[in-house]
Amino acid sequence: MTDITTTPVITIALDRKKINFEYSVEELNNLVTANNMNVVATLTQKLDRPDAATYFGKGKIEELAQLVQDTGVDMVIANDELSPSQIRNIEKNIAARVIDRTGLILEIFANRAQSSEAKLQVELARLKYQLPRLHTSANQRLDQQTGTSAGGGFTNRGAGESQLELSRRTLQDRISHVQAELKEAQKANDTKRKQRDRSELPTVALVGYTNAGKSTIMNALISRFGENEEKQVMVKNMLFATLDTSVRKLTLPDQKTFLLSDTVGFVSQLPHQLVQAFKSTLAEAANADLLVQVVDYSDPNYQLMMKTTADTLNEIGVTGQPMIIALNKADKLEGPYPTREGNDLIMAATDDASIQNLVEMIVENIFDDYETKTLMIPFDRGDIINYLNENANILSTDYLADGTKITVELGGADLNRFAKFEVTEE
Ligand SMILES: Nc1nc2c(ncn2[C@@H]2O[C@H](COP(=O)(O)OP(=O)(O)OP(=O)(O)O)[C@@H](O)[C@H]2O)c(=O)[nH]1
Ligand SMILES: [Mg+2]
Repeated sequence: MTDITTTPVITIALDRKKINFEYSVEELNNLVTANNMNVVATLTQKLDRPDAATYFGKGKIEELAQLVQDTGVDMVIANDELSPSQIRNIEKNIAARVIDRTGLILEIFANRAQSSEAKLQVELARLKYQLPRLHTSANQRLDQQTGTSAGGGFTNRGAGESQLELSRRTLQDRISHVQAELKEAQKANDTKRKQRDRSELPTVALVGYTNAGKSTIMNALISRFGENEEKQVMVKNMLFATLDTSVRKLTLPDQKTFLLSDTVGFVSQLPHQLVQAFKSTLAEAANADLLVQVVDYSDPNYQLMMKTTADTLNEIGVTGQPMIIALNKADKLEGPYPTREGNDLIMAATDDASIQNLVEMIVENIFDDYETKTLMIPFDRGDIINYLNENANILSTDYLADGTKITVELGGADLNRFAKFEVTEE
C-alpha cells in the first residue's frame, strides 16, 4: 500500500554482476522507505563499470527520462555514489532531481539525529560531502542564505575571487566551526568514558546491522540487571533508530558488574564521511572487551549483513576483539531456540531463556579470569569487607579469632589487589 504522504521516487542501479546486487537494491529501497519516500520503479542496467559521464549508458538514460515523464516523479536515487558531473549530466537529460546513495543516507541521519553531538556529527559529514560538489549546488545555496545575488554582497572580498572560491571558504569555515563545537561536545563524553575506564569494569558493546535488535536486547538486559529500570533506550522498527551511544552499568545477581553499550547500526556502503564523523561515537565499540554482534537471523540476507558489519568494523579499526554472534529474531523462524554453538547463539530478544543464555555467554567471555580465593581479612580492614560485599560474589564468611575468613570469586585487578590476604585452604 502506498502512503500518500510519502514522496514517490525512481531508484536506479548498475548491475556489475556482483553476487550481492539484488540485496544492495533491496537495501537501497529500504533506505528510501526509511526517508519517507516510496519507490515507484527501479531501473537497472548491466554494465561492468558506470558510464563516466552519465552513470547509465545513453539508451538507458533515455529510458529513464521517459519513465520519469510517465510516472511524474521529482526525484531519482542512484544506488552508488555519483560524481558531481554525473549528477549534473543525468539531470540535464531528465525532468527530476538526482541524488546518490551517500546523499540519501546523510539525509536519513540528519532527520534522525537527536542529541547535539549527533547533529554536529551529521552536519560535519554533510559539509564534507558537499565540499567537492560545490559547483553543482553551493552557489545557489549561498545566495539563498545570504539573500544576495551572485557576487553582489561580496564585492569587498578580494576582487579576483570567484564565487566558487568564496563558497568553498564559507564551507571550510563552517567545517572548522562544527569541528570545534564537536570537540567541546565530545569532551564531556570523553570524561565520562575515562571515569568508566578508571572503574576498570569490563565493557561489552552491541554492534551490528541496523534494525537487527541491538536496542531491544539492551533494554531486556537493563530491565533485568540495570541500576535503574527506567533508563531504557529507544527501540523502533526503522533503519538507524539509534544514532547516539548509550552506556549502562549492569550488575548480575552474583555481583559481577559490567558496562554495556548500544550504538549506531551499520548498512553497506556507509558513507566514509559518516564513519569518520561518528568515529568518537563508535569508539565505544573499539574499546570494548567483548563485542556482541546482533544479527537479524530471520532476514534471508543475514549473511550479507554480517559481512557488512565485518567490513564496517574493519573500517573503524575494530579488529581482533572476542565476539559473540547473537542470531536474533529466531521467533520469526521455524527452528528451536535458544540454541548455542560455541560463541553463536540463536535467540529472540523477547525470550527470557534466550537472554539468560546470552548473559551466560557474556559472563564466560569477560569474567574468564575469575578464580575462587580464600582471604583472611584483618579486623581493622572493614573497608575491604565492604568493598567485597558490594563488588564480588562471596561464597562463604567465617568470623575467626584473627580476622574474617572469606571465600570469594575474584577477577581482573582484584586478583592482584587482594593477593596478600590469600590463605591456602588446609
Ligand atoms: N520478532 C522479533 N522482533 C524483534 C526482536 N528483536 C528486535 N525486534 C524488533 O526489531 C525492530 C528493531 O529493533 P531495534 O532494537 O530498534 O534494532 P537496532 O538494532 O537497535 O536498530 P538501529 O538502532 O536502527 O540500528 C523493532 O521493531 C523490534 O521490536 C526479536 O527477537 N524478535
Ligand atoms: Mg538501536
